[in-house]
Parts: sequence; C-alpha cells; structure tokens
Amino acid sequence: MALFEKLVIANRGEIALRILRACRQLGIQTVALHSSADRDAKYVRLADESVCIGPAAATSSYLNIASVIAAAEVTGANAIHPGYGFLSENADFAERVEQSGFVFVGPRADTIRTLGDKISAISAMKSAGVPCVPGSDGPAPEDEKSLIEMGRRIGFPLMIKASGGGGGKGMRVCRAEADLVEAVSLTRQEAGAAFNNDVVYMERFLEKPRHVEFQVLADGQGRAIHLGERDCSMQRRHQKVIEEAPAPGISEEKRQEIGGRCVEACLQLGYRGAGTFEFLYEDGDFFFIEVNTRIQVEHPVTEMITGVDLLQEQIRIAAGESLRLKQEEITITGHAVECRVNAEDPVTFAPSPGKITNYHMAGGPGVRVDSHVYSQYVVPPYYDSMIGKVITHGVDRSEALTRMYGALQEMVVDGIKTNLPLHRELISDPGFVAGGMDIHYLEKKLES
Ligand code: MV4
Repeated sequence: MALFEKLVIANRGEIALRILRACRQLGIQTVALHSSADRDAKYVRLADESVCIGPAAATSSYLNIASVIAAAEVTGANAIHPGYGFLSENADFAERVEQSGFVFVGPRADTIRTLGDKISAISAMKSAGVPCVPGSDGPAPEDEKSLIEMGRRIGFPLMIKASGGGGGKGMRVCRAEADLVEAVSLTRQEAGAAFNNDVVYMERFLEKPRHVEFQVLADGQGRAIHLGERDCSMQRRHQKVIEEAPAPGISEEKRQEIGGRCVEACLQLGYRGAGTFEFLYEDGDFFFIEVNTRIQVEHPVTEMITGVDLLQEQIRIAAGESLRLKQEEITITGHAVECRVNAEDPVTFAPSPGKITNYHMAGGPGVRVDSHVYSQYVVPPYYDSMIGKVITHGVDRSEALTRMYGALQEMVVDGIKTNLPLHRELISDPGFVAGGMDIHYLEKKLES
C-alpha cells in the first residue's frame, strides 16, 4: 500500500527530528513547521520543506490550530504528525485536521475525547477487564450525604480527581472523612477553572505505587498488540527523569495478562495508532489510571527491547495499513534505560536556556542519543527544557546501567547548565540500582 507522499511535522525539538527520521526510512517527504525561535534549528533544514507558523510563543505557533492547518494546506501534504505535548492530545485539533482533508497521525478524534475524559476512560477500561483503582466508578455525588457514604465505602485516604484533568493536574488527597466535603468542593472549583469541566471522581489513594505503563499499537481494523511495559517511577513534580523497560520485577505472565487486557480495551474502543496505558503498580497489583493517545517521550526504551520502530509503525497505521506485527512476534530482549537531558540547573531545576558552546555525543555499543542539539545551538527559553535523551540497551539491567554510566561520562554539553550531573549521580544511586523504587523515591532523595 502506498504510504503518504508528504507529512507535516507539527512539533519541534528531538521529536520533530525523530519523526523526520522515521519518514526518511519510509520514503515520505517532510514539512517541518517551526516558530520564529526555531527557524535556524538544523532539523528544520533537514526537512524537505519548512514553514514558519508564527512567533516564538507556543500559543501563537505550535498550539495555533489555524496556522498549522494553513501551513499543511499550502504545502499540499497528506498527513500531520503532532508528536507529543502541544496539540497531540487535542481532540478538536484531530477533528479539524481530518475535516480539512488530512490524516491525523493518532487515534480518531472521538477516541481522544473519550480517553481524555477520565471517568469515561475508566468505564471503558472496566468493560474490557482492565484492573482499575477501587473508586466512585463515575462522578462524585453532588449531595453531601451520598458523598460521605461513598467516601466511607472507598475508604480513606482517598484521592479526588478532575475528570477533565490528567498528568497530575486537578487532583487532591483527602485523608479523613471530616475533610471530604471541603476537598471535593475545592477540587471542583479548580477543575472548573482549569479544564472548564467541574466533574470530579474519587479513588482509593495508593501511598507508594510505582508508575508502570504499557505500550500498544492498534490499527483500528481489528488488530492490536502490546509491546510490554516501561517503569517511569523516577520522576519529580510529574516530570519523568529516568525511564526503563521492562519494569523490574514484573513476570512474563503478569506482562501478558495486563498487556492482553490493554489489547482487549483497544479492540473494544476501535483504537487506532500508538497508545500508552498508565498504571499504578503496588504490592503486585496493577491499577489503571489513564491512557495517553500520543507517542511518548520515553518510547525509545520500548523500541530498544523489542526492535520495533514505533514511529514507523504509527505512521503506517495512520496511512491505513493493517498492523504487520503479531503478538507472538513481540519478544523482549535485554533491558533499556533512558535519561532525559534537560537544560536546567541540576540542583535548583531552574531552566537554563542559551548557547551550547561545545557538544559531544556519547556512543558505543548499546548507546542511542535522540537529540536535535549540536555545538553552537541556542536553546530557546520559550519551550520545555528537554534537549535530548540518552538511551542505553544491554543484555540485562546491570549492563544497561553500566552502559548508561559510560555514556553519561562521555556526554559533553557546555555553555548551559544541564541535569547531566544529576543523572550521573542517579545512575549509581544504590536505591535506583536496586530497582523497583516508588514514585516518591526521587523527590525524597532530593529533599535529603
Ligand atoms: C494516583 C496516585 C495515588 N493514588 N491515584 C499523578 C498523575 C496522574 N496521572 C495520576 N497520579 C497519581 N494518581 C491514586 N488513586 C498517585 C499519583 C501520583 C503519581 C502517579 C504517577 C507518577 C507520579 C506521581 C506522582 C504523584 C502522584
């Protein structure tokens, strides 16, 4: 089947380069959209064409739906890849892309909408047999009496979450019945203001979970597979710092059980594209929390252990191809780790944009660097501070970590502050080396 002739990259930075590389492999021409701040980036010139879609501020460029679609129209492209962040999980954008006659590289707009609403996502998961956190199974009641009754049934501590939230926004822990009415009312107000949707729900609060997520690919034509899981527990303020695959201590049997449930959910939803099912993992049990309908930052660790190019598969699916891979063909080989390199102070975490005066990339067996930066590149101050990712693969976790240690020693990024010194410390931290730390581990370590 003929793939697209030309694809628009509606993103920036390392993921724009990653999409470009996948398109090159597939023989698809690329159009890089960029803001005026990214005009001189090398990856923009690597693309077959480029279009400036607005000023530096993301709201006027990378988040401007009309500008993105207008740029796609003038170039005569067939498809738009949104990458991650920006417009990638915006159902209205996906809808307008398709109404304008382009293919949106991602799920159908109605799928993004269903899964973007956490209450409807959880209800879809329950129907597919995906294990969820015990909770309200729908909106929290409006009247106080029913609310307290439900709080008692769920048990304390519990968590109140905005149905329109996600990724750590719009949630609150409530530890005692006496605080419930007030906590629900505050979360409602915040949710109404932040998401224009004041519907909230409740779940039992898990005190020390790990964040384990499953990667899926589905073609929307009756075929879906999972590619195992990643552990993303090393995080600070909902920003992942180190990810790895597979998740330490998960048995092959459990992987197939939970992965199989995610596949079933994809089939029931008619899911199309790449997706991630996020779970909390505590005491051997998985609890679904949300689905991400985009390609994720940490996708390379899954690529390294499965040998599957997730971007290529995502684009093939968007072009209408049926899934080429069968579940039996997905095997996990070794272990992979990813360190996110940010232009930031390694101690205060303050952003550190500016000119990279000297850059040297790590290499060697089992080392991959996904980055758009180079010597003399100026990191603009307007966007996310991530400047790249160092990914290593080894026969086992120990070899992946040893290779990461070596790679981090080799990496040179001068002229700006980066979190490389923090990574060098974390990769040999005894708690991290032991594996299986919970989502609070890094923040606690940084406090002490
Ligand atoms: C939770 C939780 C504990 N119990 N839900 C944060 C992001 C959003 N995706 C869901 N989050 C959480 N939901 C229950 N019932 C703890 C978190 C949480 C968290 C989850 C994953 C990764 C990092 C986190 C950091 C703080 C809280």
